[in-house]
Amino acid sequence: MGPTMIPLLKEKVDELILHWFSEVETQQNLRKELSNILGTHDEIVPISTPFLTSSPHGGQTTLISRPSSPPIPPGSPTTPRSPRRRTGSDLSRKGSRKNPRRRTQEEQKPALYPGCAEKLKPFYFPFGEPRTLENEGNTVNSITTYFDRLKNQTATMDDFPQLMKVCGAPLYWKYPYFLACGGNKSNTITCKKFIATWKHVNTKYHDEASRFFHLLSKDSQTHLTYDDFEGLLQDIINTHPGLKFLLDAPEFHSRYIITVVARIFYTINRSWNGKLSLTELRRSNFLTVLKTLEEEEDINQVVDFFSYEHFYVIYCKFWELDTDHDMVISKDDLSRYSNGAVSLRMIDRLFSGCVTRDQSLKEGKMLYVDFIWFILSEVDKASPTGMEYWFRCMDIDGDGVISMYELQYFYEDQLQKMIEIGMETLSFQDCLCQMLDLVKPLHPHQVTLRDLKKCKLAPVFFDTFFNLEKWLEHEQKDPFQASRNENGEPEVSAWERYVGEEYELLVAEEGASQINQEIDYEDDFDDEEMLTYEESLAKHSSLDPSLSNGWSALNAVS
Ligand SMILES: [Ca+2]
Ligand SMILES: [Ca+2]
Repeated sequence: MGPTMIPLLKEKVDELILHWFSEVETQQNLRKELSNILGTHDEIVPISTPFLTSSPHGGQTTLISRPSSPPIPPGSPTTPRSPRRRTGSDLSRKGSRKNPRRRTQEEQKPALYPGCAEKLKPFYFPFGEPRTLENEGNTVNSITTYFDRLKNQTATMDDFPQLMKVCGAPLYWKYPYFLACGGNKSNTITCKKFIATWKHVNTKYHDEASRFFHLLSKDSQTHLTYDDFEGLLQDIINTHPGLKFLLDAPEFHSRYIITVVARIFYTINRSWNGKLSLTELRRSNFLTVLKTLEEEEDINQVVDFFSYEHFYVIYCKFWELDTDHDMVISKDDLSRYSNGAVSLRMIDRLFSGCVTRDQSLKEGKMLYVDFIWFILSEVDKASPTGMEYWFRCMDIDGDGVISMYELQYFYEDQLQKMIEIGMETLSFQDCLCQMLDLVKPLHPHQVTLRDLKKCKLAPVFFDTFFNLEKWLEHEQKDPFQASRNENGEPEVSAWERYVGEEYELLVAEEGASQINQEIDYEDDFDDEEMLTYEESLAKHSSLDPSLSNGWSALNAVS
């Protein structure tokens, strides 16, 4: 997926440029070149720029002096047609046409900011601004004292909650810490190892995001992937009071984990590449949410990522469509989603793989994780990822704009549906006028993602072209009158509203079927000792509403 590379590349270039500017040597060179231009030389000399380049080995950046042209592989002949060189000569020509009077004025000015390079503080800190470790001695003492009390002076995973307290780290960093101390190789961690890990993490990385990132990425990667979160999530299942009931249903662990991790990536992996960067983590609310798990015992209150109710609704919606329960849904299955609300042309488009890297989708198989992306986007078309998701779908030729022919292609399906259900149709031209009026695109005849983000009515736009049911709902109400706060944002996100309503419905359905099951159950079993493991679990589940809700699906899995 070519376009996904663009934002990453830009970030990298920005990062390198900032780094380069912050170097004292750069400042000195630039100033020297600047005074050459402003000062004594008649001819304007192109700036010879020391460029920052990555060494092929350790990835460390080094300064080398070279002409301002794109990096050339070693051994390649240098090309005189390099675009940058042309820019350089343009600069010279431009310079030679400079107004001579203005030049004289500039010459009279004193040199710019003498000594500024020395005074300028470095300001680029990819791992946070370095600072001395506060209370290092006290923390080391506290850690040592804690270990002294332990059997054999070694800690197991059970001791890590307390160790996190001692070293001032958030509670749910315990598993990443345990792993970073070598917990995958040994179940016991020595005091020396723990202190060494703690010191390494705290002296090398200076803010919370970079510490967490490097703990989770095991100190060796430039990004986090789905797998990196698995252990963290399993530890949350094992120890969070709000997920106690889930311990008895191990079959659901991986599904809860997949759901939460997919939601994390959906929301914060803004580059869509499945590789979460430190910058993306830093910009997100993930670490704050992870911290709230520490105080909030009701997991359902943590609506970002972790809510069990949210997982439950997503999973049940998938389960309803996946009639043969092989954890894969087909095009036909997906076309039944929400009583066939999404148009067939859009379903076709989704299965062309336009919003996923997963090859299986092109083979007509939608996996659970792809469905999570689908339902999150379908329900909340105003979220940043939701908007991008549908934009990519509607931009059939992938040129970065939605053109009239693309709108017409999707609208034809809607027209057909209107005729089928016998409702009054609206011509494409009329619909187009309405939509252009709503979105007010910068350039007529094409809609960009920026236009949609700006107009704040992306859901109305998208639903008009591929979700007739929701479009009719929008028609019933004034799109500008939705309950919004001062910033024009909805009070509760469409997603939260949807999950709340659906959860109530599913619980009611489940309650009804449970009563029927209990009647059957009383007929079949008189003696409790005859219960199988699954049945006793089902019985136990009636004590816990959350588990009982997931139970029918679990039965079908096993
Ligand atoms: Ca299936
Ligand atoms: Ca297009």
